[in-house]
Amino acid sequence: HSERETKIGILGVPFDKGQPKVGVANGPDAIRNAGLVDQLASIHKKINIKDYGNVSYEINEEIEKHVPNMRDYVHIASCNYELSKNVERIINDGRICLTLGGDHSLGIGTVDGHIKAKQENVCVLWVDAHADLNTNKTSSSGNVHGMPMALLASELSDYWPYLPGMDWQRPVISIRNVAYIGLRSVDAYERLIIDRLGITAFGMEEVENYGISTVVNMALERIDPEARRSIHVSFDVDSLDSLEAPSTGTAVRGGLTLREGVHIMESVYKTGRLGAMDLVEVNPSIGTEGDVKRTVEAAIHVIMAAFGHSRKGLIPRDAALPLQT
Ligand code: 4U7
Ligand code: MN
Ligand code: MN
Ligand code: MN
Repeated sequence: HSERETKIGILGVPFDKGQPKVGVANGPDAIRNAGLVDQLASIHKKINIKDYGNVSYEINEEIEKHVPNMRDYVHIASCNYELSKNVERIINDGRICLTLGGDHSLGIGTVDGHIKAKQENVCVLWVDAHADLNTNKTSSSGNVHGMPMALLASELSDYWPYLPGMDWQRPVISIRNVAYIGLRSVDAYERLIIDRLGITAFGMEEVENYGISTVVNMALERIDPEARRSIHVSFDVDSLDSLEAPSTGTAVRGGLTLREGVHIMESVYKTGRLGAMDLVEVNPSIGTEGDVKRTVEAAIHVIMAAFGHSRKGLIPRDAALPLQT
C-alpha cells in the first residue's frame, strides 16, 4: 500500500425533487462543511482535488410539464441534463468525478455523463437498500429517485413512454453491466425484472452468506470480467444500516455496516478503475444533530476509502525512516 496519483473533481447536486422530503438538497454542503476536501487532501500528497461547486439548472420551458406518475418531471429532466454535461466535462478533464447528492434521481445524469465521456466502456455498482428499478407504470410512489436504474437500462427502454426533454439521455447501459450490493427493500415488479433479466444482485442475504469481500469480487467479475471498464459506483447512503446512517429519507434497518461499506470502496480503489462515484441521499434535516453527524461521517469514511485511504496506513512513496540527528 503506497501513494498513487489521484485526481478528483467534486460536484454538488443540491437536488431534492426525486422524492418528497425536505433537506436532502443540503446533503452536499453538509458533507463539504464536515471537512471533506481537507480530509481527502490528507490521504496523501499525490491527491489533487478540484471542487467544481454545485450544479445549477434552469427549467426548460420547452419541456411538456407532465409525465404520468413522475413527480416534478420537468425538474428531473432539466437538472439531469446539466448534470450529465458537468460529469462528462469533469471526467474529460482527467478527474474521477465525485458527485454529492442530493436524491438518487441524479444517478440518471451521472451515469449518462460517465458513459458519454468513456464511450460506453462503463460498468455500474449500485450500492443501495433499494433497486431503483421502477418505471412510471410500476412505481407506487411516483418518486423518481426510485426509477433511475430503469431509465438507464437499455433492456427496459420499451417500458417507458416518450420522455419529453430527455432525448439527450440514451438508455445505453446494458443491465448486464450493472450489479447491486445491499438490497433489502425490493418492490414486487423490481424483483420480477431482476429475475427475468438475470441482473447481478447481491442482497443482504448474499452479504451474510459469502461475506462482503467475496461479494464485491463476484460483482466486479460479473460486470467487468476483463478488468477493462471504467467503474461507476452509485452509493446510496441508505445501503448502510440505519444505525450507521440514520439521516436519510428511506432508511431500512438490517443493512451494511460502515465497515462493509468501506470495504466495498477499498476493493474498488484497488482496481485502479474507479471513474465516477455518487454519494447520495444524505438528508441533514432528518434525525438529531448526532444522527446527522454520524451519517455525514459515515459518508466521508466511504468516500475516503474510494480514493485510497487505507485502514492499514500508507507508506510514503519516496521516504525513509527519519534518522536521529
Ligand atoms: B432510493 C420505493 F416504493 N421503491 O419506488 C419507491 F419503496 O434512491 C423506494 O433508493 C425508492 O432511496 C427508494 O418509491 C429510492 C418504495
Ligand atoms: Mn437509491
Ligand atoms: Mn435507497
Ligand atoms: Mn432514499
